[in-house]
Amino acid sequence: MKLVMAVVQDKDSNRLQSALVESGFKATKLASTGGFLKSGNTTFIIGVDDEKKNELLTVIKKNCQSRDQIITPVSPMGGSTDAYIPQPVEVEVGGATVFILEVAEFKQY
Ligand code: 2BA
Repeated sequence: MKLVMAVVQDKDSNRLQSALVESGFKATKLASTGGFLKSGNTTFIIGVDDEKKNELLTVIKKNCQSRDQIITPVSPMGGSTDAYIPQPVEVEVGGATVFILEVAEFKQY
C-alpha cells in the first residue's frame, strides 16, 4: 500500500476531490499553505493499493493544471533593503506536487 500526498492549487481542489470520489479513491483534504508564496493551497492524503497507484496519479494529473502567478516580494531576495522598490515576479506553480510513501501498516478501528 502507498500513501500519496498531493499538494495542489485551491482552484483545482474541488474538481480533484469530485474526480477522486467518482473513481473510487478515499482521500482526506487538508488546508495548507505554500512556504514560498505564503498563500493557501490544498494537500490531499490518499491511501491506495499498489496496483491502483498509477490510476490515481492519472486522475491527479488530469485534474490539476499549472498556472503562472504574479507575486510581489515584500523584501529583496538577499542584500540590502536600501531604496528597495518591490518588483512583481512571475512564478509557475505546478499542477500538483506529489509524494509517494510506502505504508508500513494500515488499520481502521
Ligand atoms: P509554494 O512553496 O508557495 O511555491 C509556489 C511556487 O513558487 C512553486 O511551485 C515554485 O514554482 C515557486 N518556488 C517555490 N520555492 C521557490 C524558491 N525558493 N525560489 C523560487 N521559486 C520558488 P511548485 O514547485 O509547483 O510548488 C507548489 C507548492 O507545492 C508549493 O507552494 C509547496 O506548498 C508545495 N511544495 C513544492 N515542493 C515541495 C517540497 N519539496 N516539499 C514540500 N512541499 C512542496
